[in-house]
Amino acid sequence: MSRTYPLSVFYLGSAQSERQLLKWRERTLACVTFANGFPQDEWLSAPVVQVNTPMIGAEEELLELWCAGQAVSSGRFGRGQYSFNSELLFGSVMLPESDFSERGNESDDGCVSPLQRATKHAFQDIFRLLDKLNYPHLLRIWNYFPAINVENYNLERYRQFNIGRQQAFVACGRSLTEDIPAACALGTVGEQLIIYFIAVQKKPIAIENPRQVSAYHYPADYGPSEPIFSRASLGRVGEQEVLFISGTASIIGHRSMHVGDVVAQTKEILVNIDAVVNEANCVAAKVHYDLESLSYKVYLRRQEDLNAVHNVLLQEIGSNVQVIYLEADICRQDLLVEIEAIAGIPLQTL
Ligand code: 3EB
Repeated sequence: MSRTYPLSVFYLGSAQSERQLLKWRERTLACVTFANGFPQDEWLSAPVVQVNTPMIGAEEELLELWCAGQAVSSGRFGRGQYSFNSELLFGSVMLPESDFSERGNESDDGCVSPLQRATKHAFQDIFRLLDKLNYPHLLRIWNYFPAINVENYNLERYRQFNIGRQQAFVACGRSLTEDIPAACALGTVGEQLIIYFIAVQKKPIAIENPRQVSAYHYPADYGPSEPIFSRASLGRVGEQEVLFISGTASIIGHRSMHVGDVVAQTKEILVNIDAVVNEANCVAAKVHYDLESLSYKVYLRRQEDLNAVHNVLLQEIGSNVQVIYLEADICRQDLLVEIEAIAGIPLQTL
């Protein structure tokens, strides 16, 4: 790349990763991996996040490298790590739920399950860090934890997560409807609750989808606490305008559509993403977004749906579509696929 951007992403195979990591070390915000045991870079002081959503259909496991335009500093907080420069803050938290198992007295923190407690704890740590370092606005947050659709403590675990997340927003004095980040929440094969995020100083524009009920207004059918996220967030990192589109599912209004039909779900998702892109174009300062200019991350509940889903993307977006596929459980039992996207962030697949 001839010029450097305040924020860019690289997808690297093992052959390039060492060289690239060395070259970009000073400006590396974080290194995200989708499978265990890679990379071996203890010397990297920026966050290293192991998400445990294996890649599907790739020749080798790629590593997701987030790079800044200027040198970053890094540090640790609670159970997390962070890196930052004057333009943005990147952070990650990894916690084993077992550290938050039964404590006997539920009323201590109003939490019933270990996952709810771990989630609340993680989000509170994150909000405290944001306050302390003065990056008040969460632009994007990625959430991963095991057995997302399993029910225990009389509630599906995704719903437990939603309670803990919402409790932390309230406890930290944050609005549940304004200035909320784009997000995703997926089930992993790993053991830990894993969260990573980008925060900025200038308030992003939160974007909703006119085809969908805002998640923070979902009816109680989807759990006692609403999920707190926006459908997309349009922000500024330095001079760069960036768009993060949340994990998007085959949902119209608040209902899951095309249950059991992965092709129809994928098409519905692209209509949803297109609707969000149109909303973004109404408020964007300069960039005109379209489906072709996005980079996609597709989460599939079943590996075997790869070809069917990829064919829809080729058909609807074109043969130049930038996409990676990951295996993960979707937060509603009746959904097979979820797609997130970014725009305005240079991406390199070497
Ligand atoms: C949905 O639209 C599908 O809980 O953070 C998408 C993106 C979904 C983010 C979250 C959940 C989340 O409700 C699920």
